[in-house]
Formats: sequence, C-alpha cells, structure tokens
Amino acid sequence: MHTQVAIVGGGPSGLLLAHLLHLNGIDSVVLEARSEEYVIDRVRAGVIEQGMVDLLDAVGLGERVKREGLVHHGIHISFGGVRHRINMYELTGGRAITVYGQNELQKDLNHARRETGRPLLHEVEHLTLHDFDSAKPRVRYRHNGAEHELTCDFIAGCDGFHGVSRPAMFAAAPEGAVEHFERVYPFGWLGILAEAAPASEELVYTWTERGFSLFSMRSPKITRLYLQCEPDEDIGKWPDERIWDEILARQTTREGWKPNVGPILQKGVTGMRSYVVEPMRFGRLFLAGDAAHIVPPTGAKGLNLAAADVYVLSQALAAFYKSGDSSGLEQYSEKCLRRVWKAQRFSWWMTSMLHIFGFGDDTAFDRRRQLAELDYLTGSKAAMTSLAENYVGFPIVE
Ligand code: RFL
Ligand code: PHB
Repeated sequence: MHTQVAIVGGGPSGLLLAHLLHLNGIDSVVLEARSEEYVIDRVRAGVIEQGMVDLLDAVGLGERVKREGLVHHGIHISFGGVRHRINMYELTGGRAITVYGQNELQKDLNHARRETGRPLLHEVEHLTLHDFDSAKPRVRYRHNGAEHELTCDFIAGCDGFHGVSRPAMFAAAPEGAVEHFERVYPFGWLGILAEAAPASEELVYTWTERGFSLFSMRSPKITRLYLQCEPDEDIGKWPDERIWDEILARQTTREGWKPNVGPILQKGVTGMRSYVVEPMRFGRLFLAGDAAHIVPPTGAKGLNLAAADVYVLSQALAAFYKSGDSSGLEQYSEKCLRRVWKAQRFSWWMTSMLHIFGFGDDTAFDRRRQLAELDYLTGSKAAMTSLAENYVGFPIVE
C-alpha cells in the first residue's frame, strides 16, 4: 500500500492534519493505536483559542464549536479570597476563547475524516517507522491480525507524548542532531468532572496557601475542577467527600462565591511537564502536537499548539505537492518553534505564579513574591494585557 502522507496518531493533531491535507487534494492514511471510543472518551482539554476557532471555521469544521462552544470574554484570577476579572476581550481588541471539550472536537474530526472516505485505521499494533532519512519512508504495523507495510512520501508523527515517532527520530538522528529541553514540576493536577451547573460563567484560577485550584466547565450542566496535588497522587486516597472539601476550602471566596457541588462523573491525576524537541523534523519525519512538545495545562495551550503545527505542516506539504517548493518543509520546525516557545514561556509563567512549590518555611519568600505578582497583575492594565494577549493566543492563519 502507498500513500502520500502516513499520519501516525488519530488524535486532534493527526485528524486535523488529515483534514487539511484532504482539502489540498493530498492523500493520507491515519493509523491510530486505540479504539475510536477510547480516543473520543478520554479526558482532555477544554479551552480553544480564537485563532483555532477561526481555523476550524475556515476549513469547514466550525459549525458545532460555534453553535455549542461557550465563548468567554474574560477569566478570573483569585487570591486572598477575592476574585479579579481580566477582561480579555477588551484588552485584545475583541478576541475571546471558547470552551469546547476536546471530546466534542474529536467527534467532529472523526466525522469529517469519515466523510472524506479516506482511510482511518483504529487499533493498529506494533507500529514502527523506517527509512525516513531517505526519499522512501515506510511504516509497518499490525492490523486485524495481519502485518502491513505502508510506503509513503512523508511521515507525520502525531502520536502524542508517549508515541513512537519521537523515539524513532532520536534513534535515527546522528548524536546531537536532535535535542530536547525539559522541566518537570513537583506537583500534578487532580481533575474531576461534576454533574453540577457552573457557578461562574468564566474560568477561575485560584492561588491559595493550600495549593492551586481551577474552576472550569464543559457545558451549562457540567463543571470541571482541578486541584494541585502530589505528582504521583494516589487517587484512591481521594473519596468524593475529601475532593469537595478541598475544592471548597480553596475556591470559596470571602464574599461567599463557590462552585456548585454535584455527583462526580470522572476523576484522574495528571503530571505536569514542559518539554520541547528541536528540531521537530528529521528527514521526512515531521513531529506535530504533543509528540513534539508538552506544556503544563495552566495556560490551556496544548491543543492549540497542535492545531498551529499541523496548519503550518499542511501549508508546507501543499506547496511541495503543488509546485515542488520544499522551502515550507525546510522552515517547518523553525516556524513552529517560535510559537511553541512563546507558549512554553506563558504556560511556565502561569504555572509558576499560581502553584505552591513547597509548603515549608524556606518557601515563605516565594509565596509572598507570588502574592505581589498577583497583586501587580490584577492591578496593572499593562500586565493584564500581556496575560490576555497570550491567553487568547496569536493568530494561526496569518
Ligand atoms: P494526543 O491527543 O495525545 O493524540 C495522540 C494520538 O496518538 C495515538 N498513538 C498512537 N497511534 C499509533 N501508534 C502508536 N504507537 C501510537 N501512540 C500513540 C494515541 O492513542 C492518540 O490518539 O496528541 P495530539 O493529537 O498532539 O493532541 C494534543 C492534545 O491532546 C493536548 O495537547 C491537550 O489535550 C492538552 N491539554 C489542553 N490543551 C489545551 O489547548 N487547552 C486545555 O484546556 C487543555 N487542558 C490538556 C488539558 C491535557 C490534559 N491531559 C490529560 C494531558 C487538560 C488535561 C488534564
Ligand atoms: C479545562 O477546562 O480542562 C481546562 C481549562 C483551563 C486550563 C486547563 C484545563 O488552563
């Protein structure tokens, strides 16, 4: 079997890329390790930047996100028991974010792929990448009990942080040709989905001495909440009652605002990490999305970076197939990394400002410093503008 672009991974990066290539008349095969239900149901992102909504709309995928997504013009930053609203819409000349579950987006992307009639295989096993340093890359995998080999012009590694593409790139590249940059944080997030109407129309990021907490939502009936916890927190030690006690202890404001309580539908713990691989390309293998970089979720950037990567890649491939122009492919990594590092900086900054890095006396200075920073942020138009501009994100289609 032969295709133009073999896409490893059928998450948001892989399927959005597949769609963008399809619109440019480029053929692809999407190979996904998990079942369709698993990919749709797993708990993930919620915040979509203005630029990503604009992109989805421009490529015919915006109908449901525009109808069902919750458009937010601001966010709240809470500390000392007081919430401070940052009006992002006003500060950025009318830009906003949209809260739309990644699960919903995944459904839209799967649907769009099916409509094209082009191949999307689920539950592929033992996938390996070969010869991507030559003009004839190959992908081998097992599907429905049989071994397959797919030859292609390019491989797009869209298989997330734990995929096989990035390790394959490191293994094939000469010593030192591919580098990575990493920061692991000494905490994680315990996240829950609750059947409760959101008590605030907008997100609330809360700093407390007990640790960070985030109020978010998925729909007018579902609240999404997070608590800073140990990186290897045992979820078994968190019965529902303890979770609610801790959320309310951290989020209740002096004037009495607090999240609504309801049955917990899902709970889980995520680690926090910043990671970038450079370059994002080796030979004919291109990494995109979480396969190339991870941000801590505090800035809500991961999904948006994935969309920006695959947009750049689709444009570069379109130019290559149209006129043989490979300059876009040459510039892919550099172009993506400029945005990636800005998002890394922003996510690191939000994370550093809002989380408690240690509870002992030796960290008392840092907590005072954080409070001063939060006080400055919420009192200065310049500081709020900087947050707003980064949070709503930079345009993807220029
Ligand atoms: P994904 O979503 O991990 O998809 C990769 C796909 O590749 C498959 N795969 C393989 N397929 C074939 N062969 C193999 N060997 C394979 N190995 C893996 C996997 O099964 C999977 O289907 O990466 P992608 O597509 O790059 O998308 C990235 C986003 O999912 C991620 O950045 C966001 O979810 C991050 N994120 C957030 N991003 C935002 O923009 N806004 C948010 O509000 C936000 N909140 C979050 C988040 C991520 C979270 N977690 C759980 C990591 C909140 C959380 C809690
Ligand atoms: C979410 O709704 O899951 C969410 C929102 C904002 C973040 C991270 C996650 O910064």
